[in-house]
Amino acid sequence: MKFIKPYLFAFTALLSASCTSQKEKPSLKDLYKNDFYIGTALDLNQINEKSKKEDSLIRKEFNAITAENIMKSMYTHPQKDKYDFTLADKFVAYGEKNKMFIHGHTLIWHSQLAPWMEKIADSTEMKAFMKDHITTIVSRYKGRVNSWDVVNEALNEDGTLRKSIFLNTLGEKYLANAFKLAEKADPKVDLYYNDYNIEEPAKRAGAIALIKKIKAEGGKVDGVGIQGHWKLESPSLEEIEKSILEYSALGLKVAFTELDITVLPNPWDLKGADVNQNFEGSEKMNPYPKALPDSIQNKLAERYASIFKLFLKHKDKISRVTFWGVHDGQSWLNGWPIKGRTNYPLPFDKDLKHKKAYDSILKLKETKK
Ligand code: 9MR
Repeated sequence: MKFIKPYLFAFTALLSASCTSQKEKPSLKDLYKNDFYIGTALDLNQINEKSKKEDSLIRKEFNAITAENIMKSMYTHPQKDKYDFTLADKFVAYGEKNKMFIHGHTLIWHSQLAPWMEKIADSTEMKAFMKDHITTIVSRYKGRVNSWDVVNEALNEDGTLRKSIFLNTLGEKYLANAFKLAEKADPKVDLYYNDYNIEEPAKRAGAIALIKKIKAEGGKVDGVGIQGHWKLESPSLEEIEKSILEYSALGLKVAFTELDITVLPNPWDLKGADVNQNFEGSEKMNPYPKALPDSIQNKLAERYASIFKLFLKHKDKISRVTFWGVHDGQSWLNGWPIKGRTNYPLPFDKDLKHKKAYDSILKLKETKK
């Protein structure tokens, strides 16, 4: 017995050390836990926990979730007098079960509307729609959803207001109205304006003017969501930094809400390219159908590292950084702006293996330990 004890002790210590090292394998959410939430966007299969492997990756790496599609109007409010919360309920329950920050995307957006909404033609009907829609959805998840994209993509690239069905029927006041209705339904939830390219100077000026106006008219805006559908070369870090500073100077929380980085050529960047030209099946436009070459893999890693370095510099102003999808295979960028391509915009590849981009984001924190 005397001899067995020390061996037993050593063996238990070894076992527990190996378990701890398993447990302590770093993850994005753990390493960034004192900085900002690290989020991801879930598709239907992920909400339904179809794949165990994907599910454990999601739970390990992320502490914030957004529904990529199922909370959009066409799904939650398919007919005038009919809401369908089957999927949204599942999504919220998933976040609660895993103690995640739950973001609602989105209440007022010109896209992915139910067909009946497209037919709303006058201000009385639109006012009634907005009141019913926002109040019903926000009230249902009161105290459970942590923040909402109240209005999504209301701006044109030059910073002017997009001629959406909301602007056409109600004029500019639809914006403040939406934020007021959301606040009334859940006074404590964080309310965001969310858009893409609002780190670019003209559109940023438009977003700042829009948010100021909503506030001046009595709307509560807690934050701005910069989507972050970016490229390897642009936008510049300078413009991203200016945006963080200018938005937070308005007293807003800054979130990066749909981050991904395309590595594929863009039809609009090709000199003289006609965007209406059919690029589908073109090898030139789909250069990496099998695998991403190391040189581009490295570029992507460097780009992610420089972006996250900037985010860390301004972590006091940033509430959340959410990737637009869990892995490359799921990304909308495989189908846009050209269908049937193979893109590599996220830190995990289609087989759920972490890429150099992932390591480069982790490394920024590990070296500081
Ligand atoms: O990723 C979403 C894709 O699956 C949908 O087909 C598409 C429909 O418009 O919307 C995508 O998500 C968008 C998001 O809701 C708002 N910002 C732009 C995103 C990429 O298009």
